[in-house]
Amino acid sequence: MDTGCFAAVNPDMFKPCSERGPPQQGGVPPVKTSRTKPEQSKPELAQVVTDSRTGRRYSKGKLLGKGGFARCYEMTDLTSNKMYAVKVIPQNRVSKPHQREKITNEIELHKTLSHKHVVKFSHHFEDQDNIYIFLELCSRKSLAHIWKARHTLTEPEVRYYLRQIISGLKYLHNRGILHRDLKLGNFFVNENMELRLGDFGLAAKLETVEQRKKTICGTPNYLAPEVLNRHGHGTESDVWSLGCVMYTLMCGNPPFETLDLKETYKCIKEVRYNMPSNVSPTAQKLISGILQKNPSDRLSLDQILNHDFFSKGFTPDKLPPSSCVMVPELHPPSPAKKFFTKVAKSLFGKKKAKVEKIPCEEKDDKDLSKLVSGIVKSSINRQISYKTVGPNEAPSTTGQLVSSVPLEQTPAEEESRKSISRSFKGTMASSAEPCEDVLTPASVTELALKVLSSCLATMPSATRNPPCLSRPQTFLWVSKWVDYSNKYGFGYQLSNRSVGVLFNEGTHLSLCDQRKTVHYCLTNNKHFTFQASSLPEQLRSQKQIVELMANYMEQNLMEGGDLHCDEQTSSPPPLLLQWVKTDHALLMLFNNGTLQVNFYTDHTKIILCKSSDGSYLLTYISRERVSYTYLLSMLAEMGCASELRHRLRYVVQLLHHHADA
Ligand code: 11G
Repeated sequence: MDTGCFAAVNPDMFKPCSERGPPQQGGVPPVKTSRTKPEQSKPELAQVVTDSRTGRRYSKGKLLGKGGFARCYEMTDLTSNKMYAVKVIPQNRVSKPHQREKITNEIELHKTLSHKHVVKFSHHFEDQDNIYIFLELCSRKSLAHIWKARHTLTEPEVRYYLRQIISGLKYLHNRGILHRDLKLGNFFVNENMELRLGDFGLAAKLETVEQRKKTICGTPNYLAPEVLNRHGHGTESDVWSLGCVMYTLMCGNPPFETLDLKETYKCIKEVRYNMPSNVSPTAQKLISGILQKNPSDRLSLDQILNHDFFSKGFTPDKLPPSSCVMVPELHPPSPAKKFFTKVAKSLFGKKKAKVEKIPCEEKDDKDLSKLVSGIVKSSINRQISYKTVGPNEAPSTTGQLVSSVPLEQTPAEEESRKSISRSFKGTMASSAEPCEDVLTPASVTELALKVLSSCLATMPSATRNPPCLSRPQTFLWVSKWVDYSNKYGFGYQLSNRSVGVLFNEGTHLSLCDQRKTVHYCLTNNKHFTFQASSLPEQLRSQKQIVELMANYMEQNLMEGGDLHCDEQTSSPPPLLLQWVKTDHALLMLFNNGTLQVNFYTDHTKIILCKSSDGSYLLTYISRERVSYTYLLSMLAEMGCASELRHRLRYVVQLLHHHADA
């Protein structure tokens, strides 16, 4: 094999130990050189190193990995406690001018870079023994480590990482810089699972085709055909490497891997690779659009981003850290999330929603200001126990959610208990001073449990429901709802068309009277009413969120039943105190004692409320959305059909569980 064309070989620098071993495909083999140096005994690095110029002291942490020139350690600044990934290069390894020049080049180039997806260069210094390069610490190591544990990634994950790589790479190319060694081990991943492009040991300024050096320095991994053919390295050669990275992540092995390096080079030059059939046709097309022999035929970075693989497939905003070692469960955003994202963008601009940035030092009511500024940050009242629908899932569930379990096949008691125990909920904040005449979620639960249990206990068996009230007294119930508690809270529309949101941190805001009146509740017994036109500044963001959810419900959800009533403008609407979701149903408790349970599978609903004469009314909304209101005492006396009885039993179980929780 002729390797003489490669002018100089950089030892396998800065590769994690785990990534070294047999040369990867496309990697330059250890070229014959004059004799390799015998392993020098390296003096142990001191536990604390000091930058003599600044006086700063750094304590040495764990060894991150070794490279030809460097050992890399975690180090902590003893003044600020900030941690870094530090390359420690012994002076005796860079004694020759060209070796020193390489390190200086890397430092000078890296120093100038500042981009979200490029490893941050912090600073460097040297002492008698070593050169120290302080870089951003990426606690989740690199894509090489993730790939080692996972072998292949899912398409959404590939899109997630590639988008970030491309973003970093576009930044470099726009500045006329070529990376020249794009490979999994140079894509670092930080604590938040964000990718950073790193290792500028082989990076160079882009030159004209004529000026390009035709030699290859170092051990680049995914060599492009033009580089092997000594036509020099251009931006398209970085794109080629990106194609190889994509292939490796999708297929589990590099595209041109063979047992023989000479054969590998042949395959690269002929662009000969296998495409596993389990790779989607769109991904296959993108890979083949990138792995084009002629650099000018290759897709550009923008064309890659515009390819169907990206534009038609879902890219997660974030990946769970567990995805470093196992396949994550990723959900494409629901139509509701898409809707909210779109509207939130138009409301708050492209960046983060404004509510996340409301300053605390706003004038007026300090209490309100604090609360508003805390909306998105805190979720103190959300007790989330994980269930089949994760709490981070986008506004997953709306009033018309359809599930595959038909309710008529009422689950066995055991399963139903399990399902109930897998609930999650949101609760209205309670006041520090207890207030006797104010209903709480616990008192509403207790009361409902008492009346429903005694009704079920006395009910005779029957095959039919008793006659329903022909003109029932009007009462309010929830006709639409949307769970956006992964971000803001739980929104609902009442049957009089007023809308409310129980925010994650326990405050409540509702819009009544065609959105002209705002009711705001700090806690269950601290209520405020405002005209929408003169709402305190601090509540405007919260109001916007309520409007956002109201618009969504109005435009996208069906009315949950046929029972409507007019808006009573004078009195505030009932306040949602608590919502609880199980696998099968949604329970809502109100401060006027009303309880509502919606069954997801068939959209049936049960509403228990107290009429003005103190008697209890039970309303059943059928799957056809027809409502039937009964006096509870009549049900207790005459019994009811199994359809209703099953549901009442489920409600009692749910309340029991809820009361015990
Ligand atoms: O460049 C690196 N970064 C940013 C990094 C290199 C070198 C410090 N590494 C590893 C260490 C061993 C091999 C490559 C990093 N490790 C952890 N965080 C950041």
